[in-house]
Amino acid sequence: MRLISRLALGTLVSTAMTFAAGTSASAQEKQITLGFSQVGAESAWRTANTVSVKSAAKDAGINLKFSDAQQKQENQIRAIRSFIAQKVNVIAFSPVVESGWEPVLNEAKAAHIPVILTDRAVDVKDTSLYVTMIGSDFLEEGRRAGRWLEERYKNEPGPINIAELQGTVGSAPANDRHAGLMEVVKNDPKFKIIASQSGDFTLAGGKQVMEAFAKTYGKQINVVYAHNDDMALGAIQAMEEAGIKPGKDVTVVSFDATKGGFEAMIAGKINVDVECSPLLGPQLMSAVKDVVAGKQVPKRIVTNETVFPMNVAAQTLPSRKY
Ligand code: GZL
Repeated sequence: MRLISRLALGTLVSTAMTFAAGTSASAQEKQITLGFSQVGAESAWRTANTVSVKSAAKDAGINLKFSDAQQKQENQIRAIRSFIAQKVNVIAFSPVVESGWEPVLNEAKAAHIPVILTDRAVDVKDTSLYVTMIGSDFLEEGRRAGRWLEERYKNEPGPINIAELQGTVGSAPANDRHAGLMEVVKNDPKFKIIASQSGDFTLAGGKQVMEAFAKTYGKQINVVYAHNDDMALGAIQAMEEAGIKPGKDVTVVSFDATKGGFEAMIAGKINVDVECSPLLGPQLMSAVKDVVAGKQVPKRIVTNETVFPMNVAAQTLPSRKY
């Protein structure tokens, strides 16, 4: 009897050890490698987005190959081709502009490497070229700014002259934030866009364009509609140099709700900031793991955002993460 029990115990122990070895082997599952092409480092928003992507990859144990395109589409295309050659598991990128992506996305598809879009969208007929798009609804952001303007000027007959500082030409945020404003202008003819030019989402660009607007239109401008905080801050510098009080003589509407935007609202120089969250890293890494595991991922993952008028800026700033 005792021999049989010893044999049974021995079998049990060796089975358990085999299973443990097997588990530890599967636990060493092959590390995921993600190739990420970033637009550049043009704004505070972009810097915060890069920090979010890099820290989330580290936290997720994902091997990140990161490329900064310096806001040039050809650099992003080159980076994506390099990721394909390196046979990464997944490619993700924030497309600097909406068009011109079919060829390289077809190369990724032919190489059976799934592609995830973050932040900005692409304009392609074949939406199978990417698995999902994670980011803001820029058209809704523009509509939120438009609704704020309608409320702010509801008792004023007009005309309300708007000078628009557009983001990067051809980019999804610039196209859609403009479209959101146009819906308001179409609904209420008292709003007139008297000037519109791209400042390429940079502080220097915003300042340069606003200097020209101030020279040409001066006190005719009632509203500056800046597609991001960096351009709004540049425009503020230009207005002050031209003897215009931003936030008082001119209503300033901005997007992103970065720390710089909040500080300008507290100083009374930006009147409203429409939030656009750069903190996309965790959602991206979760989607990457799901894609590699063969799980279903929604075609569109929209980030939750809100609007901050200047009167809530001081109480809100301490809780802001970027
Ligand atoms: C929006 C993002 C834009 C920001 C800018 O999601 O693509 O690009 O609004 C940034 O600050 O440069």
